[in-house]
Amino acid sequence: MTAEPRTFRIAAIPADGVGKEVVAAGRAVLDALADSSRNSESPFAFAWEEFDWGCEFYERTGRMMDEDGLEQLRDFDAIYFGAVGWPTVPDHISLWGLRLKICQSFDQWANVRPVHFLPGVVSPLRKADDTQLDWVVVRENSEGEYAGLGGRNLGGRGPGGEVAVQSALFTEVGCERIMRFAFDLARTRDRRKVSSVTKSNAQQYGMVLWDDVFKRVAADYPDVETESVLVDAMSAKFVLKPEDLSVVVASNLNADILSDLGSALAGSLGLAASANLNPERRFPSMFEPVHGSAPDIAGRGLANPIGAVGSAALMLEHFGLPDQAARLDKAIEVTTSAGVLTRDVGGNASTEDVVKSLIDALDA
Ligand code: GGG
Repeated sequence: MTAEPRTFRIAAIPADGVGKEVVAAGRAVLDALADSSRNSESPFAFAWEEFDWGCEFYERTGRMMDEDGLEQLRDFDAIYFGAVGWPTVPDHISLWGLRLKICQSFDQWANVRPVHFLPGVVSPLRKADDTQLDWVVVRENSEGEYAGLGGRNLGGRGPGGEVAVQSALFTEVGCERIMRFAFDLARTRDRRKVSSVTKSNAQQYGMVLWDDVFKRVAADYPDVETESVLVDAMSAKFVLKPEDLSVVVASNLNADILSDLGSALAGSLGLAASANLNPERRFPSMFEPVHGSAPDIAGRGLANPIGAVGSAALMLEHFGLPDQAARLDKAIEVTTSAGVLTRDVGGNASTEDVVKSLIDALDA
C-alpha cells in the first residue's frame, strides 16, 4: 500500500513577461519531481492555485492584485512568483503594488540570493576557471532604502520647482534579525564568514547604526570570521576577490544591486534563484527568480527557466525536503554541463528544451 502524499498548497503568481514562461516551466519540473515520488516511502504532491495578477490585471482593474489578495494568499504553504513589470505600467506602481506589497505585508524580511557558478556556463569572471566560487547574498528585505518613506511636494512652484524626499529606515530590530540570519547561515557553510556591506562613511545615521549592530551581533558568533566593507569596495571585491566571500549581508538596495552583479558574474541573471523568507513562518514565504520580466524576449520561448527552477529548490528546502532540493540542483547541473543552454548563456535551447532536459535529468 502506498502512503498518502504530503501535499503542499502553492499560490503561483507568474505576473508579467517571461514570469509566465518560467513559472510554467518551474511548475512542470516540480510536478514531474512529485510524480516520481509517488511510489516512494515519502510521496509528496503540489496543489497549485494560479493568480492572474500583474500589469495586465492592472490595466483591467486599476490594481496589481485583488483588493483582498493578501487574505487569499495568507494560508498557502508558499508563493511561487515569476516577475513583475511591463512598459505600459510605471515600474514603481507595479513593484509596490505586487512584489513589495507581498514581501512587506508578509514580513518576508530575509531575501536569500545564492551566487552559484554552474558547469558548462561561461562566466565573464577570469577566476571562475579554476577557483572555487560560491557565495550567498543575504538581502534585508523589509526596510532600509525600500521603506517607502517620503513624498513629493511644492509642485505649485511651477515647472522645475518640485521637491522629493526619499528616506531610508534602519531599525535595530531590522538590522539585528537579518545579521543573526546571516551568521546562522554562515555556520552551515564550509567557510564561516560574514561580510557586512556598509556605506557609513557617507550615510552617518542609518549605516552607522547598521555597523554598530553588526559589531554587537558578531560578538555572539566568535567562531565566524567577519569583515565590514564599503559597498563600492564590495562591488570591486565581487569581481577581483570573490573567493574571499561566503555570506554577504547588505541593506535592501545594496544587496539588490550586488546580487545582480553576482548573477551576472555567474553567467546570467537568468540563472539566479531567490527566496523571500518569513523565517518565523507566520506568513507564507515567496520564491522567485532574481530576474525581471524581460519584455524584449517575453512570449518567444527564449526565457531561461533555471533561476525559477533553482528558486523551486529553495522552496523544497524550506519545506524540509533537502534531498528533493538536491535532486533539482543536480538536474540543473546535468543540464548546463550537457550544454542545454538558453541564449542568455550562449546557447540556442528554448525554454521548453531546458525543461525537458531538467525533467529527464531528475533521476541522474
Ligand atoms: N522576479 C523578480 C522581479 O520581478 N523583480 C522586479 C524588480 O524590478 N525588482 C526590483 C526589486 O525587487 O528591487
